[in-house]
Amino acid sequence: MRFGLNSFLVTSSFSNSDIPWIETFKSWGADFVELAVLEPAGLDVPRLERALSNAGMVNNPVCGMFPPQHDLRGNAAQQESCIEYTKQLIELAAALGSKTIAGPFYSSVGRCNMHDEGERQRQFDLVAGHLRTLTGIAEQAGVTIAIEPLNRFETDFMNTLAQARRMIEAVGSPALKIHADTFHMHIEESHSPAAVREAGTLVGHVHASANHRGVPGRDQVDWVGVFEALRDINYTGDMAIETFPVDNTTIARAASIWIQRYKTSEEVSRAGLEFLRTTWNSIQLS
Ligand code: LER
Ligand code: MN
Repeated sequence: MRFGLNSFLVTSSFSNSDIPWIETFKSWGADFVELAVLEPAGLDVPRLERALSNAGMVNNPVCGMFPPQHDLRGNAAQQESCIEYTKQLIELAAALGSKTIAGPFYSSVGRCNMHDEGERQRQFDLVAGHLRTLTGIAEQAGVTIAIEPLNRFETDFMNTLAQARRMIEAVGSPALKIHADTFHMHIEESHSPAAVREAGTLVGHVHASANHRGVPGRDQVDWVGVFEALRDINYTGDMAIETFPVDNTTIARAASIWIQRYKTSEEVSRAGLEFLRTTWNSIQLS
């Protein structure tokens, strides 16, 4: 398993001026950077690729961002712009030699409403259709789309790993996987380790997030249980620490970050990565 850092930690959307953070992330102990990008077209891809390769970082996952204009179940313009954006992320990942794009691709974040069964089914079918198209493109590019269930306060569409499995079954593409986030699982699953075991080989990406989005290990997530489950399903992918400073303009509002539960980005990175690696190594022997 590789341990890395999501760029949300230091920037609201990764752009060319953030490229120097790659060396800093490396010095804090990251094996990779998860690039959270709102405007892929503006990136200087050769320069970014050089910086990542100079830091010895390969196969860096790309994290999708879903403000209101990116919504696969929204109005026609929102659906179109989400499809276009996702295509650009697939292209970016392929250009960088990255294998995974991750995030809640099905909806804008923070959209929560009551819907009757008929409307829920209509939205499910709409999203499944779009994901079928997008995974077709991803398959050609050798990229996997990992969809992230979010807690009930951030979406009404997909809250559990079981719901993500149902979507994957409906779409029917090997390029669609589950992106499991320990923060959302802590709220929504009856037992996070059991949910991971049931998802098995469908788990394609993991966010390591404390239950309060502070330092992993200084919180009440069942880290040993989650790691044992990941070991038992033979997960060999990536685990990225994801948290947001209170002044992050793209996600802090939607994720209800009102108190920053860590002192500095360096602290949450160094202490969090150290905790995750130590815990992972310790359960290999159990
Ligand atoms: C938001 O809560 C989250 O977990 C992110 O990965 C979604 O963009
Ligand atoms: Mn997440």
